[in-house]
Amino acid sequence: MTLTTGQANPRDTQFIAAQNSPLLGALDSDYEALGRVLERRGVAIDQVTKAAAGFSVAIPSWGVGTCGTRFARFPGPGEPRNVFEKLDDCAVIQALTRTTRSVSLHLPWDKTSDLAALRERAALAGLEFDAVNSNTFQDQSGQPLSYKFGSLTHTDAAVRAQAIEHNLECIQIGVKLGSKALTLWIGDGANFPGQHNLVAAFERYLDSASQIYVGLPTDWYLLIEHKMYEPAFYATVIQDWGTSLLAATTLGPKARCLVDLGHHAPNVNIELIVARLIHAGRLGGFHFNDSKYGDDDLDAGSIDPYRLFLVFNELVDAAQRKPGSPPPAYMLDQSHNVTDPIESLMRSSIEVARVYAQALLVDRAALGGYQRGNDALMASETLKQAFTTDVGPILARARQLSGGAIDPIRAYRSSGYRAQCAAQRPASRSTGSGIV
Ligand code: RM4
Ligand code: MN
Ligand code: MN
Repeated sequence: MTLTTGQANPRDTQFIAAQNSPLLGALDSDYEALGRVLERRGVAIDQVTKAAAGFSVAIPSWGVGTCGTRFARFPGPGEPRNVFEKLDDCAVIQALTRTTRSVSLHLPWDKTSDLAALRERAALAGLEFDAVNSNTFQDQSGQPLSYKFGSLTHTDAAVRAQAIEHNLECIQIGVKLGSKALTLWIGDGANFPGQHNLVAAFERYLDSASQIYVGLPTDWYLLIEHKMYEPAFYATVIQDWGTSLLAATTLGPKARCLVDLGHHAPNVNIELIVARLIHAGRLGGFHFNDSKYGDDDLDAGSIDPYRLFLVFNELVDAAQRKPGSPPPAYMLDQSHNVTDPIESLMRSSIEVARVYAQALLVDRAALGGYQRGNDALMASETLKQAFTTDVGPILARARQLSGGAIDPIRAYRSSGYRAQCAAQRPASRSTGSGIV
């Protein structure tokens, strides 16, 4: 098969094989060299590769479009115009990386009258549906009551009822798509001291959330997502993991806490929060991303990969202490303003898989010994040794063995997919501002 750069289907297995072919020799030799390094540490490289091949993180449907900041949105060429086109982009990401086997929908952004067709399109692409996300932080056209002053915690019971109803509808839609969780993030809060009765607002939240909770099918989870601030700048109702945990334990066993890495103050020790939620048995899921200051949605691992590694260090530790317990739901949640969203999502999924593989390399027996002996330096070095190991060949081998690309971004660029989309998807969204 002859491939002309710029006109290929990036999901085509022959195209991917042709892209891999010139890279195979280097991968073989890098993989062998790494295998020898790991063997000296008592680690069988193929075991790590197998585990890495099993890793998956869900793509946020909203992530495949160019997002924006509060100031502007600069649309990119060929953006998806509906949920079907979003699925097509997610399918490209999955075909090349093989680490993104599911998609997390956001409603009503992704609403369609043909759920059966959506499910079929996903199945054809080998994609499943992860948690559904509800949206009561925006008003939709034709919506009777406004969320300007809140949704599930609004002072007006009629607004709360409308927001509850929307969440129950999200569950119904999710059931038809095979999802198993509802992610609840609300923007409710106050901009000024005195605007809210802080205690009463949380009580209204618990009352509303309990009415959503009773609508969960037995095998579903309610994932409660906290966020320190924005859009409320003084006091957010579900602002931190303590409040999230309090809500989860009040609501019942199907309620879990979701940690969005970008939703904390700078320097907060997120891995410690993760450890506490593991202890409480309430860690439900993640939204992976990275941040430096106040923005919560940069590409995962792009600013502080060590922090991401330390989160996975806790997760791998917990999994090894309690084998067989289901892992939390892994999702990306990012806003791409200056990159091609498909490229950002591919590299982010690889970054998350990277720290997972690195966390598997931690010599836990040695670490336990150093911890018991109070050898702080060697304990810290043990983590560093795993983190500084270049597991790139493991990830590339895992992708290649699963039918993906050794170098997904290179393959994506040479397919010309973005230019093909630009020709087929004339822009339909305005250039206004907005976080999403
Ligand atoms: C929020 C939060 C939610 C996401 C929205 C779009 O900051 O992270 O998870 O649904 O953004
Ligand atoms: Mn999030
Ligand atoms: Mn966010």
